[in-house]
Amino acid sequence: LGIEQALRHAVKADEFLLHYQPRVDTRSGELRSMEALVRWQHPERGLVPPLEFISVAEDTGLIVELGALVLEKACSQLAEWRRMGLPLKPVSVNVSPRQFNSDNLVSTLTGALARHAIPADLVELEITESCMMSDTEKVSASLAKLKAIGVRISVDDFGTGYSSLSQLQQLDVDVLKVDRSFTRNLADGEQSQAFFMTIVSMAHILDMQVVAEGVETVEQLEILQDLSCNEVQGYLISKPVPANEAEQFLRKKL
Ligand code: G
Ligand code: G
Ligand code: MN
Ligand code: NA
Repeated sequence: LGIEQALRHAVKADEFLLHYQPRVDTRSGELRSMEALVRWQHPERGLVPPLEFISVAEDTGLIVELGALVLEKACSQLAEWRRMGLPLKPVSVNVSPRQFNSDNLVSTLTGALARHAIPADLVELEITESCMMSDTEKVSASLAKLKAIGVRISVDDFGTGYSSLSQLQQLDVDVLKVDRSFTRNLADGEQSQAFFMTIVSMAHILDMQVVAEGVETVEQLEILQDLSCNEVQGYLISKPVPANEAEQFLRKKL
């Protein structure tokens, strides 16, 4: 069976689950939110990581259905944690370009929120920089509709696309997630740090929070504290974990 066929079947059979990776305050280490990352629970191959199927899903258009499943699962998980009496934190969900440009994202999202009675500000949509910067007018209109629902918006993998500063200034986004390639370079020296600091200043001027992705060492964390980066995410804090482990983060066991 080709991967496309298998994926089509998997969407119908709902063979997906979400792992969660915490995002914490850079200084206090307190949990701020969690990123939902999809995994394919394949009956024979076990847990398949997204790198092996997201691009196929994107190319075939299956990502629209898969993305809807992911939003549904994120909202359903939040509702379950609420039933357990846990203090909730926002969950961020990755939105692919095709999903972002599809006409039914708004109805899919409002449907999932409503079915589980989840306040919109508990959901954040991560949209990659390259997707955001394609057609500024169209993107602004789409973002306005999403913001009207009340969800938060972040720019994912920032620094790997090619946004102009004027585009960035026009976009109504809440969070800038700086790509992990910039985090990796932080310990190299002054220039990398100054560069990162400039991104932080720019984001703050534009009223955006800054998240450093891929934080793996204490040294990187300490530099990011000095640079006033708001939040960090990465293996130093935790790798993405199943829902039952993520639940412990909500219980303040991070
Ligand atoms: O979880 P992992 O680090 O293996 O994720 C690899 C890539 O897959 C990342 O770029 C991530 O953004 C993407 N990804 C993970 N989950 C989803 C999802 O639900 N939807 C989309 N569109 N991309 C996802
Ligand atoms: O593109 P996006 O930012 O959504 O990618 C999330 C991906 O990054 C996931 O596949 C996740 O497993 C991975 N990731 C998360 N933290 C780290 C880290 O500290 N180092 C590395 N190398 N990858 C990470
Ligand atoms: Mn992401
Ligand atoms: Na990213």
